[in-house]
Amino acid sequence: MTSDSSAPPERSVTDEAVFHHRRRFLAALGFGSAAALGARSAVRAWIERGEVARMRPRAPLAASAHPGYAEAGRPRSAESDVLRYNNFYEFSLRKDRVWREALDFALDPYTLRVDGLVAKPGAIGLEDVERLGLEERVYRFRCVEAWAMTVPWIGLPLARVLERFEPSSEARFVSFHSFHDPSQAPGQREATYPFPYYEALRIDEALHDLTLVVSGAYGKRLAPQNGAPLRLIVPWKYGYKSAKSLVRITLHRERPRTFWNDLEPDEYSWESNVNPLVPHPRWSQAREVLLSNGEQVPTREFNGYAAEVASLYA
Ligand SMILES: Nc1nc2c(c(=O)[nH]1)N[C@H]1C(S)=C(S)[C@@H](COP(=O)(O)O)O[C@H]1N2
Ligand SMILES: [Mo]
Repeated sequence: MTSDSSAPPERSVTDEAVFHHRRRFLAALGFGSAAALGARSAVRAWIERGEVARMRPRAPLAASAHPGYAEAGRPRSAESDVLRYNNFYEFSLRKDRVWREALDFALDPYTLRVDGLVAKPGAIGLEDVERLGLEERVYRFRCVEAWAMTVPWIGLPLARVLERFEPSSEARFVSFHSFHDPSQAPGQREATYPFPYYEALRIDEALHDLTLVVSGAYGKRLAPQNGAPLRLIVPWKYGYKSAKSLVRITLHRERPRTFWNDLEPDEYSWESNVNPLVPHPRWSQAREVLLSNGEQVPTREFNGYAAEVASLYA
């Protein structure tokens, strides 16, 4: 495998792997097969193999509820579901196995590096990020695979972290780099994907108040499988934009490349705003399945955050 995120991916291997695993998942959801189990029972069957009791305890994390995002207009997902149903390919391509493979994952000592077009490049520790002031915000979260969850994240706007490093007025994009440690991550010991995972936003998207760096959920520190110690959350974009276990953020003049757009440009756009009217080439995006109760609901433009973000794309 390559450890250089700027190297081109190995297309044939990757295409095949991506095709097979996403297909298997959609079949399990009940899409594309008339005789399939209902979406609800399929999702439940998938997640109920987990055993939350085996996970390591997580420290409590206090945060004041942000009044604008105290609820998200649909039921919160059960914590046990969010802990046992994950996309984190560094650990496993199987959603019900990620938590097992990541049980003892830790980045210790941990710092987040911030560099590129900033006046004061440097690093910041987890507690220093949290001391900037944590908020709890309940956001809807929409995976490109047409399932959705609703999670009380604990974090703060990315803008408040970046301002400490004094972004240059020349910065137009921001890239996000996940950890690289093959000794802890089985998926990084294989050549299938070009890890470390890398994502990016325009600077106005990155500095938008909705865009969070998150170190907790459900009143506790993040579980490894959800992207500990620190992840990104961009609630109006498909889930893969919300990179996990970040170690570095870089500000750029030119548009950086992104992991899924490099792998499958026809399937995963660089921008990736949630849009019910633009189908994935292999499935519709018009509806989504709620993770916790299996209900199918219409997908909303910008995942329901149009009032906040539509002006960015005018
Ligand atoms: N580093 C990294 N970040 C990632 C991913 C990944 O595989 N690796 N998967 C993405 C996808 S496709 C989704 S849907 C969400 C899933 O987050 P969750 O498992 O906490 O629900 O993480 C995103 N961030
Ligand atoms: Mo996703």
